[in-house]
Amino acid sequence: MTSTPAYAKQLRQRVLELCSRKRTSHIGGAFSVADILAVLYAEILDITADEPDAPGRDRLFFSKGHACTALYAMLELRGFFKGYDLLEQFTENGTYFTSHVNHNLPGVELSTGSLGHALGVSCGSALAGKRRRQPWSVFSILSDGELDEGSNWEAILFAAHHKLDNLVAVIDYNKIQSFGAVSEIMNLEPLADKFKAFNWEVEEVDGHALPALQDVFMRFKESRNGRPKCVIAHTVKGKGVSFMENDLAWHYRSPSEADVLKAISELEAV
Ligand SMILES: Cc1ncc(C[n+]2csc(CCOP(=O)(O)OP(=O)(O)O)c2C)c(N)n1
Ligand SMILES: [Mg+2]
Repeated sequence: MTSTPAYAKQLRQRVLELCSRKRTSHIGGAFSVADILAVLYAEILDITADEPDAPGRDRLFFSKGHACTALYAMLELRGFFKGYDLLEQFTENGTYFTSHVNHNLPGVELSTGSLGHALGVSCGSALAGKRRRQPWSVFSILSDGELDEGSNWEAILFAAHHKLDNLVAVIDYNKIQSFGAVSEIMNLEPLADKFKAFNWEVEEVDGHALPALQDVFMRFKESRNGRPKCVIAHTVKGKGVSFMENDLAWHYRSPSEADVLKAISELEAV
C-alpha cells in the first residue's frame, strides 16, 4: 500500500509534470494543498474509485478550483481515472480535464474555479446528510484568498445555525493570493477568532505536518457535537520546491525545462 508521504511526493511530481507539459498556472497553490489532499485521500475519506458515487460516501468539495492539478493528480493516484490519460488529456479541447475542476470526472463532486461557491454547496450537502440521518462527513477545502468572497461568510453563518457538525472546512492558509499577500490585500486576522465568533470549532495546524493533519481531521470527522469544524492549515505556497516557496510569481508562471529539472531533483530528495 502507498504511504501518505509517498502520495504527497507523487502528487507534487505529477503536478509539476502537468503544469510544465501543458504550460498551465497555479502550481504554487497546488503544492500548498498537496499534503492536505494526501492525508484526506489516504487516511480519512471513505471514498472508493470502484464506486465514486456511492450514496454513503464522504463528500470532498474542492473550492480552490484553479489548483485542479493537485486534485486531478490525487484522484489519479487513488485509481479514479482508469481508462483516462490525464497527462495526454489535461486542458485539451473536448476532454473533461479542464484547467479548473470539472465535476464530470469520477470522484469530483462539484465544478469549481469561480471562487467562493463550494462552502455553500458543502453546507447543503451536510444539511441533507443530517436530515436523512446519514453518517457520512463533508470536507470542504478553501483557499485563503477566496475568503474575501462574502458568500463564504453567509455559508459560515448558515452552518453554525443548522448545527452542521458533519462539516469540516479546511483553509489552505498559504498567506498569498493572486496579486499579493493576503495581509495586504484583505487581512483575515484574527481568522480563528472569526470562525469561533460564528460558533464554529476551530483548530490551527501546520498544513505540511502529515501526522498533525491526520489527527485533527480524524477527530473532527468523528465528532458530532452540534458545531461545524474549521481546520486552519498554515501552509506555504509552492511548498516542496525551494525557488517556488512563498513566491507570488508561481501563482501564474509555468515551469520551464530548466525549472523542471531543478524541481524534480528537490522533490526526489525528500
Ligand atoms: C470569483 C473569482 N474571482 C476571481 C478569480 C480569479 N482568481 C483565480 S485564483 C485567485 C486567488 C488566488 O489566491 P488564493 O485564493 O489564496 O488561492 P491559492 O493561494 O491557494 O492558490 C483569483 C482571485 C476567481 N477564480 N474567481
Ligand atoms: Mg492563498
